Amino acid sequence: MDYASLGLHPYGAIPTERQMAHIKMEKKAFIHFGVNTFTGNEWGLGDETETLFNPTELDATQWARVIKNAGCKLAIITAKHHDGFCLWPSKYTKHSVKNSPYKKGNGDVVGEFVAACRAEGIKVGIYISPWDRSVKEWGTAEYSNFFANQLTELLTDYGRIDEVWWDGAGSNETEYDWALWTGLVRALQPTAATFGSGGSLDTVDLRWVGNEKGVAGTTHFGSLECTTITNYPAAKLNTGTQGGNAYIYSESDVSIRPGWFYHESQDGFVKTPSVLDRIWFTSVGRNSNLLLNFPPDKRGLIHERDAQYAKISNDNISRMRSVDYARGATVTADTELGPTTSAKNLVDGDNETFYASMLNKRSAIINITLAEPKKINVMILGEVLPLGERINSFKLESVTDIGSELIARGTSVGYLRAVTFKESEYKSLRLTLEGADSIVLSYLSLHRYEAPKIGDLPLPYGENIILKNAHGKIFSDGDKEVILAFGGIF
Ligand code: FUL
Repeated sequence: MDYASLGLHPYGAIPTERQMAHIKMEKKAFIHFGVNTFTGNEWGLGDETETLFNPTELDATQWARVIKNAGCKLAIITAKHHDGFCLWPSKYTKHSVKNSPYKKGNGDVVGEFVAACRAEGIKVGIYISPWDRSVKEWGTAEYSNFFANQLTELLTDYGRIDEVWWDGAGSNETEYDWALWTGLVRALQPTAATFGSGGSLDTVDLRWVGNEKGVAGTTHFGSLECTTITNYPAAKLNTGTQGGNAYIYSESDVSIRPGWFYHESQDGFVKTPSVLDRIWFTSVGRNSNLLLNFPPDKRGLIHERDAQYAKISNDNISRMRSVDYARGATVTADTELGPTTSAKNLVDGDNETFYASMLNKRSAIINITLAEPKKINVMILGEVLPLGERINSFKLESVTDIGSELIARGTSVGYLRAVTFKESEYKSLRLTLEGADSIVLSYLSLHRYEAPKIGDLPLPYGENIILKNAHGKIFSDGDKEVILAFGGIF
């Protein structure tokens, strides 16, 4: 699209093609599996005996099917967690599957995972922890080369890799050779995006969202203001900075269970579909990738309950998105740049066409009139990312013969912003947008989200506990918007 011929130029930093591919994936899966699965730890010490690793029914095709049914487009496996145990037979350490009873030492879990993902059309990512508690040279130049060698194995032996995930944990005071490691990723897998937190941030494509709850800020821009970053504040990662000089899209990581690794004691604490739905609203719905963790159990299978809940949640959100009540509505704007960027483009079902205000305007009022009243409670907006994230304030009003009522408001939009509001029959709506530059909007859609009823759950275990957690714990940190909107239903 030749935006410049319309006088439109990017505002702030914009995503690269590599980042854009990830933004469009929306949902990704994490697989945490390793010696911790067998010891019950979350962080192994590095001195675990390899013989502990003994999954008896490992079936990576089951993982890939679960991931696909959960709507995830890419999956990342913990090839090496902080304990240093490698799920592939690395040449550079004895601490790996090759010295475990699994397939009598001839197994390669990374290889099985990659093959299964490819068969289901799921892209592959690799988690390789820079923090390695099994290596005494950790933190030295020698370790940098050891890590580079392991990374090279993973980036050369398994075909295309689309993401490399560098965890910041355990590494606060350590200087790593990011230039060496990033150079390898760029040279060996040019399409792979790098994820990092802490010191690696200024060389990465994707950033941590600042918590492990799957909750991006209600204000959440893809850009950050950074020249050099070490220990970038979590609160800033959570909101981003509009017009910042670096575009580093966020991933909201969260486990479907309290822990990242499987623990039988947590079988009753699997996040229920309603909680997972809410997490969709607070991650993908706030301009962030959702990275949802599934921990295979000691058998080497993802527990049936995790599989089922994730599928139900994905079906809920897909059902909601598949019916768009704005499609074909009458849409007008108080300012339009020209005939090819008219407000009608917002509801034509084509995300390539877009709406633009006149170039000197930093606000726009869009009127949406449905052919007949519709029961709705969700609006989704999206910007044209190659032109930057311009919008910083919006409000939605319902307009009737007797006046107007504010029903929703927000700040940032970005690739996808879902806002929830009181369910009712609406016919005429007015959307007011304000921005740091002229207004450009790719689409606007209207939906009805139906919260799953508790009794509909096929597996009711732990539901009460999880609901209590969801209200009292997981969502206790200022995340009022979604709860208010659906209060009483969940
Ligand atoms: C954290 C790690 O310490 C956890 O074990 C887990 O891997 C999570 C995704 O990242 O920093």
